[in-house]
Amino acid sequence: MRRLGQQVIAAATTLSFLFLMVHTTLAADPEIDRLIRGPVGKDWVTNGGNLTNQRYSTLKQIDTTNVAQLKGAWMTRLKGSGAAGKYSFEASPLVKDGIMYVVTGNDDVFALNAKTGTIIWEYWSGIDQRISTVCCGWVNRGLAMGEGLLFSGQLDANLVALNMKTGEVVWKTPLEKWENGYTITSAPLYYDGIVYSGISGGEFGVRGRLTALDAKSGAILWRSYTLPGLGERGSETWPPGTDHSTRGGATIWNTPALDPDLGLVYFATGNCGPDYDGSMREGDNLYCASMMALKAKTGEYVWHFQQVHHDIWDYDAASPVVLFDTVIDGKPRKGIAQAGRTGWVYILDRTDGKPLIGIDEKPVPQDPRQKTAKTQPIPRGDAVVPQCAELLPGYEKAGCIFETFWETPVLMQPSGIGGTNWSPVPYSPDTGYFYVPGTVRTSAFTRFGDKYVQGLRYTGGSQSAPIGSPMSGTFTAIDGTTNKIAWQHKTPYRIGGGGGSSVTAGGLVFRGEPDGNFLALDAKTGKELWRFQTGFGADAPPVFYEVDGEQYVAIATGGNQLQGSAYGDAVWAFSLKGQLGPLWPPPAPQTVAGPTGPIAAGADAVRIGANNIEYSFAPARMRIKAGSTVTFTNVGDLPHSATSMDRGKWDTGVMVKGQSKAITFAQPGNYYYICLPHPWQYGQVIVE
Ligand SMILES: [Cu+2]
Repeated sequence: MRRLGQQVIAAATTLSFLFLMVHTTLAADPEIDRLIRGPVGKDWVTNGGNLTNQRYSTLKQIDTTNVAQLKGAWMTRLKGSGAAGKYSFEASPLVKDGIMYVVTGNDDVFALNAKTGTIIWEYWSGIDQRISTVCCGWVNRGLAMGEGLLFSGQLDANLVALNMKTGEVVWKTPLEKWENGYTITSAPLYYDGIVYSGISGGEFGVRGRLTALDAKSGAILWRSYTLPGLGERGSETWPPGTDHSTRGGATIWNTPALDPDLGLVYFATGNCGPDYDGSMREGDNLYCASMMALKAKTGEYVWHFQQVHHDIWDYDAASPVVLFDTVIDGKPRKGIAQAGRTGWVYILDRTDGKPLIGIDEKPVPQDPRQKTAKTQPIPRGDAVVPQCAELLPGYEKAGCIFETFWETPVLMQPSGIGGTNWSPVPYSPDTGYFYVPGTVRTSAFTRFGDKYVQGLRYTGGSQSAPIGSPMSGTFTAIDGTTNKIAWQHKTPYRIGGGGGSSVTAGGLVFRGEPDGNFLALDAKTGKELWRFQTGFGADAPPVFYEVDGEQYVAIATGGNQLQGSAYGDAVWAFSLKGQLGPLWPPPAPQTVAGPTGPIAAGADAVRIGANNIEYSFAPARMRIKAGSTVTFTNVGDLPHSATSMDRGKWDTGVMVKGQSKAITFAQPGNYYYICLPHPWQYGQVIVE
């Protein structure tokens, strides 16, 4: 990380040098640079609103006094793009000069008239539907724009630039190959001629990195790895003489933030790999589950803060980092915050990465087999979700956030599927609050060995919510000066998994719910002021814009498979002059983990991924006679398995599309099973 020269190919160094010379005098796109350096006004030109990722708009035509009158101005269906069970719709639309740009879970991009919703052009990505290295739903978390181009990171690991006027491809640069485990799910960031992109693949034994490209040509300027090479800074936190760090994960799930005055680009990193097996990677394992700052021009390391040492719980820092300015003890401070799956908000000084409010290293449970870290950093203040699990029938042990586990399942919260996951966290300079969505659910963790094979899952264990365990959420205002709860709502559904919210100078927080409702809350008190049924899972983070003097609020409603909400392909825009009323509600998400649906009697086959519901068993529940054989066939697009909840009992193994495996159930009993790659996918065989 320290020596840029090692990471940059010679040609690119020369190129970027020339490029920097030019850019010190003349910005490539002064208008976009100005817009994303300043407060968000009538346009919303980058995923997080501006370079801070605050998702705070200065528009205030819609405010606490009139929001109750808000109605739909228009609703547009995106021609079925991304409308199937394997997709999530997590992108914020971008808006500039009355035109909206939105990307779906299939990486298809649409330009719409932001006043009427009429489609102006379409870009169909044509991405390979056989991509097998997507861990957590087919998703694109948003676009960036600059120099007349739109930038989109695709699941096939290509970064694409489209002409903003026509949707035509101007350049396409592969950052990696999906066959090797790499995908792109994050929104890129454009600033000062450079496009920054993260990369995903933390469940597939990959090496995380931030890649910087020349916006005009698509040439790669530099790559800054989040895992050290041999002898590099941080390599001492991996076992000496091994190459575990080269496949240790630390991917970048989300849009970076950038401070132009400090010249730093910031992001957070994902879990260590293999996720649940720390036995062979003794040490803190930098820079997994960390916040990082690099020099924005060169990618050179500046500072890091690791949230979870030697992560064995899948505690990714998946939500985007947020930059904010505040006053603490009478002194103005430059802050950076990130909400983790741990349930805490980590608040640091963005000049040096030191805690702003206080984060204390405290002793945690130990298991020498997992080579657990002696201490973990515990932020002062409040967690937004419960951090201990209750014991459930059928389990021997339940523990808290950093409990250890080996081969016997151990229950824990928040777990790697709880807390704040990919959802962004808005910040309002008016209230000084962060608005933090969280998921409340229990996971049963087990470790088993995994051999590294390039391009295949490499997790070393599993976590899944126990059958019958409750799943819900929280929405919390956290005071940025104390890291304490100002107000908190319990929500009926999971909302930290990619659902979103944004905040305005009109004193309003807007957020969607997985049951299709779109809400406006008083940002200061949390009081609900407006609610509208959109008809589809309303999970994506909303945005604000203005056309012809009228303020709009827009949200993509396309569901989120991790939150269990109904899929769709709609974009809604609301305004005070809107005329459209609510739609019929979609099916509500599950609030209890486990298989659902009627019990099929006499069936002898289970189809996985059937009926356009990728993460499903059909039938999910069945009753058979002892001695019967059930044939499991994968008819979906992605690799799936049927694996006994007690993994030792039976397992089809991971099957690609078209593969089958027959399992004979000799003994009467109640057999629950999951899909190992997608442990929220449940089935049940009742044997009589
Ligand atoms: Cu599956």
